[in-house]
Amino acid sequence: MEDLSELKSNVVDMSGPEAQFDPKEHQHLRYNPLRDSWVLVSAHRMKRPWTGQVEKPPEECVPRYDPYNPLCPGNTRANGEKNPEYKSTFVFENDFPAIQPGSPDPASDQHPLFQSKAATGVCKVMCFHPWSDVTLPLMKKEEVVTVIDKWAELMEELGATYPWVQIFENKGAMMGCSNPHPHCQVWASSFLPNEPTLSDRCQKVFYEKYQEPLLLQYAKQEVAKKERVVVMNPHWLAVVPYWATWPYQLLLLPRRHVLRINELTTEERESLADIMKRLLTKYDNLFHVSFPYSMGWHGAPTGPYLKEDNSHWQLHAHYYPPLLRSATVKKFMVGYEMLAMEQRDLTPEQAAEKLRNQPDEHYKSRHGEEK
Ligand code: H2U
Repeated sequence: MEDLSELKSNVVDMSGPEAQFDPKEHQHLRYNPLRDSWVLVSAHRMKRPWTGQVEKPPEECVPRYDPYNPLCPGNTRANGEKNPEYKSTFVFENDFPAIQPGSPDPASDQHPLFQSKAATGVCKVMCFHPWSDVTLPLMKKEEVVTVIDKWAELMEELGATYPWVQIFENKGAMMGCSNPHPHCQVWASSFLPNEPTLSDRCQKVFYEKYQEPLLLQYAKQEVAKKERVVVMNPHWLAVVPYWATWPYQLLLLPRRHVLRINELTTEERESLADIMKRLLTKYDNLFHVSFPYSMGWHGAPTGPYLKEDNSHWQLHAHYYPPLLRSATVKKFMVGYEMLAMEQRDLTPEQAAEKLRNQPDEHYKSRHGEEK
């Protein structure tokens, strides 16, 4: 039986004209200008007791080499192909691609409620490193630069024809990652997917109204305000966005106007490796686990869009981590989120402060566990 008196003491008294708005206590809505939608911020919900699902903590003892892991150097993959003894990054065609080239067009239906379209493309997998027991924050800075260079190369190559190239990393079993070996995926498609379509429209509307890219204006504001900044260097900025949905969501973006990842200079790539290592170290240090997340890059569309003016775009990466209270309690985007709107349980400012205050040194290095 729950102690009702304790619960009652957590209910904020909002009566009386003297009640001052406090974002940590008073629920409110915040606008997400990249999705033209609103998020409900109810920070006081963190006080509620939790007897719900507890996750298995992320795997900490991954062997450096596993003879049965299809992503390791020299091993055989599902399609029977043998991986080379790769020493750095390694890219291969996904053996189970969600989109493939040369698929026949679906039969067209004239009815507006039964529309379909052709979808073609390619899916690649990119291993970050030959070792299974490292992650980006534990890799050397030069090794992270190699990953960034490969991302840029794939964007250049696939973006020459495909309108959208989605680079994304699912990290940790909690985010549906199927293999502990450090890797990401790259899906190039003949169509502009929903999220970039919405983001393109929102950035365009803002640009037409204010003659400035939305995310450049946003970066300037956040640098001045500071309260949501987690890490920053002369070229890059990482903030918990004002409109964040996931508890420790991050937006990583260059401070100069850059449309696509392949346009980054050598200096900006080195600087990106530096800020990625710092922010991912803070993520891991928060709950002393290899922090799960889904991340991905968004930049101006490619292929036929290369000929168009995309000045409204600004390159950025989204990090969406699921953990909320601890290494084992995640945020569930269910009931209200599925049926009404997204809701979060701590303010973006509280999340930013917690992340910012994490040490820059990885907890594994401090305990002498670094590889
Ligand atoms: P995820 O961990 O994000 O699921 O990515 C791993 C990908 O690797 C996954 O999409 C592919 C899976 O299809 N894969 C192969 O292409 N060949 C294999 O032998 C194993 C996994």
